[in-house]
Amino acid sequence: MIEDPKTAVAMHRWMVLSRVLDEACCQESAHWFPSRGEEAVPVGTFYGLRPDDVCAPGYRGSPIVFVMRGVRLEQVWAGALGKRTSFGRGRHFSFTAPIELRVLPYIAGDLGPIISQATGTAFAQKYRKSDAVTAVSFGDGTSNRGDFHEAVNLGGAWRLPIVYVIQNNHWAISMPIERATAAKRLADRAAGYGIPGVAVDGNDVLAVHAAVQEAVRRARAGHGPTLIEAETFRMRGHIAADTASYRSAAQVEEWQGRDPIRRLEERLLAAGVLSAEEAQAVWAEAAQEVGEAKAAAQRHPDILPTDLGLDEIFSTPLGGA
Ligand SMILES: Cc1ncc(C[n+]2csc(CCOP(=O)(O)OP(=O)(O)O)c2C)c(N)n1
Repeated sequence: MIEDPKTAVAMHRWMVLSRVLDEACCQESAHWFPSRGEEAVPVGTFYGLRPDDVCAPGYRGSPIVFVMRGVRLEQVWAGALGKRTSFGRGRHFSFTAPIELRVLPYIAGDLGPIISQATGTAFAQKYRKSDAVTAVSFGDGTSNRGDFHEAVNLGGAWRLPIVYVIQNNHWAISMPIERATAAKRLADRAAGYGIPGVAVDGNDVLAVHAAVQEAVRRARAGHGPTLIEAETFRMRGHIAADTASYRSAAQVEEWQGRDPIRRLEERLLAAGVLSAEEAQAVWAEAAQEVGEAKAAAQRHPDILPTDLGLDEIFSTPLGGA
């Protein structure tokens, strides 16, 4: 049974679009961070938040969150192609957006501070007495950094309206999570901060969405943060060029059988919410949209040496103009 077919169909579309966009970007850039197999976490987490809520998605799979919040696909492509029209002016993939969309940028590359920054936006929401909330996601590797512990502790102590989501894809580049911590379940860490910890199947978008929405309701009602661990798997290498030879084919194959999009599609078909033709049309439309957006972005101007913005980094040299 699918409780809310409209939401399920919408999240299916976003996951398909995320997959198609991601595969296309991997083909374009050897340094793209692939998110195949992890779509249920960003989509399930950030779908359905209010425009005045703050979204702080982890970098892997985050482009779809920007698109869900209103960034045009063409603009995502401008970032992927290094165009000077992109939000990062061609210097980065531009996992960022105009501030009015309330998506925190993930552009610095330093993993961890976003957890503290999101805790800061949650503090502002509480301080201003609004009932808006913040949702932040980050990887299992990032959850071992000091920023995580400091921020979640403070969020708990001040009962801030925030949902912390660990996108546990088992790997941090070539480091498996079992070697990075002795904790068996990352959600158990919540007990150390006096907040609820929830472990959820991160390849089941309906389960992720339900867990996050429950946590959002708690946060809006003034009951403070929740820590959610969504267990998923990084199906490809750390970057598109990484063949991930450090792990077994058997592990990858096992997770292949739990593909989040295929699983949702099977449920939608079984429940009669979507027909096979409609499901196929979703894939075809996504391919067309992604292709058209790419073609449009390719016509954008390239970055020039004069666009490097050195003037924004260095002061005028002594004796210079
Ligand atoms: C503070 C910091 N340390 C190390 C890195 C290098 N680095 C980039 S991605 C990455 C792996 C992060 O793993 P995780 O948080 O699990 O996210 P995932 O890549 O699995 O999505 C590392 C170590 C970094 N960017 N910032």
